[in-house]
Amino acid sequence: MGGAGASDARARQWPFSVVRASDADAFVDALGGDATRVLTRAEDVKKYSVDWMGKYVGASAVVVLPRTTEEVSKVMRHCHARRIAVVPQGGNTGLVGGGTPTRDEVVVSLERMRDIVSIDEDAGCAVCEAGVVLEELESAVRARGMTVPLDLGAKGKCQMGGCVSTNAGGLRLLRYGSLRGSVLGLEVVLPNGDVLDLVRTLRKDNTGYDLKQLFIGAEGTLGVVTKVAISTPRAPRSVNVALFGLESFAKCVEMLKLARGLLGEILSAYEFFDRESLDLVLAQLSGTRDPLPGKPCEFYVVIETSGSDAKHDTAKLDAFLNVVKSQRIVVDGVVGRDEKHAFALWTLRERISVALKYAGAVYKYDLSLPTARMYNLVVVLRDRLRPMFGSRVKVLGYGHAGDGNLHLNVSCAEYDDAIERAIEPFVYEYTRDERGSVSAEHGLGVMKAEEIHYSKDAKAVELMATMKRALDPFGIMNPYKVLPAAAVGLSKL
Ligand code: FAD
Ligand code: 2HG
Ligand code: ZN
Repeated sequence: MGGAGASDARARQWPFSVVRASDADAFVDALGGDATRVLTRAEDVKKYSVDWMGKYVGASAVVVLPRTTEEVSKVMRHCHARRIAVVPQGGNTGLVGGGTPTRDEVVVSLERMRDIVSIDEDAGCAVCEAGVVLEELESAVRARGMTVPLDLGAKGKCQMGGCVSTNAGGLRLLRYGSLRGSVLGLEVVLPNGDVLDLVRTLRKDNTGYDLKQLFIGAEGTLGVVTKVAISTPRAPRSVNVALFGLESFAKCVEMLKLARGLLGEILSAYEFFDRESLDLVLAQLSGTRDPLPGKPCEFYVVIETSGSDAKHDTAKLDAFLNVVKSQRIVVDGVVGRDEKHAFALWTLRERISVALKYAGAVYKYDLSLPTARMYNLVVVLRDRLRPMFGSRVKVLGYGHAGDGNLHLNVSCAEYDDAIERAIEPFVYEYTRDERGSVSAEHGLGVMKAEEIHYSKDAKAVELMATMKRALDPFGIMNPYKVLPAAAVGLSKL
């Protein structure tokens, strides 16, 4: 922690107060005198300063672990008065450096706010504190015959507040739509410490502007989400998982059209990955096996169906399988025999990010592109990087084909500026020219705050900055994330 006079030179480029020992004392007071929930020792603070990939590393001096909304409010009131920068943190599984400090922001971690407030079977909704882990909420509502309308590979660690703040998409967006539709209400602590109670479980509420939408996907730049009310539909009674091998991406697109037509309302996921992705998973993750041994394919698709009548769903899936086989759309396929087998098939898609993490450094691009042309970028980028870096880099393409969302990942042993310069801004310009989005679902964080203009015009960015200033006049909430520094009056990092 800096002493009283430590601000001088740093404060000129870092327009926030340097955290002092007296601030840590104020946080202890805010937390009812519980000093065990204000971390200041470097070894305790370290893990909150580094992201899941080990790529974004800050240097927080203090981590605060509130247990109640009131405590969050008191902490924010102090930070607002003292102009101390804050980064709200959930499960720290974000992939764009949004949840970790850029410098010495105070981390407000929601990990101690883990109560499930209510589950209403009649209305089909649940209310929980922001720190509830997605998988915990899923187990709790499952026990009552319902499901959370969101599923993703980080479910064992990511928190509901973090998911809402990134507007996470995930594996079943195709079925349940975006969180913008499923989230019914929120409680948010504003940058000045005021508590905004928008917790409602109503399906319909047209009284004025829908303020909760502002905080969904705001990545902690407008306030701290402390409670989430979310719809919890009935859990499907019959689930089938099938994996197919295909010879081209064009066939994946052709099959998607057929799946939409023939499986219709029971289609709940349509995910693809390429050969490079499968090879990496098989190489990095023990216990994984080639799903179609002896029949290597260039592309794989995982299809999931979810419905309420096993007989009806199986009949539909069988009809679909007959068509894709007889029309030679697929090379081969396999249907999950039981839950364990279905899980193994899902693993091949769901754990690609984990395999990438084990493989070393990774440059991640999460893009919305026109579905039929989505994979062209993978091919173009491979052709671009090969002459420069040979086999030192691997370019992987996978993602939520059913949602037009490509995950383009460049894997290499170590981070290397020359590789990054060869990818960026090329990938962003390509995406702009396709009128796509440079962030389909992971957000902008610190990684892409300066790249927002590839997907939003200047007027839109200026309006966002106006809203940011209205809610956070001192810019203390998660600075350098989401919006370009200049748009909110900061100098570049
Ligand atoms: P963090 O990483 O802690 O934070 C993310 C952002 O939200 C930060 O900007 C942070 O400041 C802010 N934030 C967190 N909590 C709060 C709060 N209570 N109030 C205000 N702001 C807050 N994403 C997808 O969309 N789809 C996927 O399929 C997907 N799969 C993933 C798989 C893996 C293996 C991993 C590691 C990540 C994956 N992600 C995916 C990334 C995704 O963004 C996160 O998993 C999740 O949404 C983040 O939740 P978190 O609690 O970890 O948030
Ligand atoms: C997924 O869909 C996640 O698996 C992570 O969004 C994607 O790591 C990635 O690039
Ligand atoms: Zn994804």
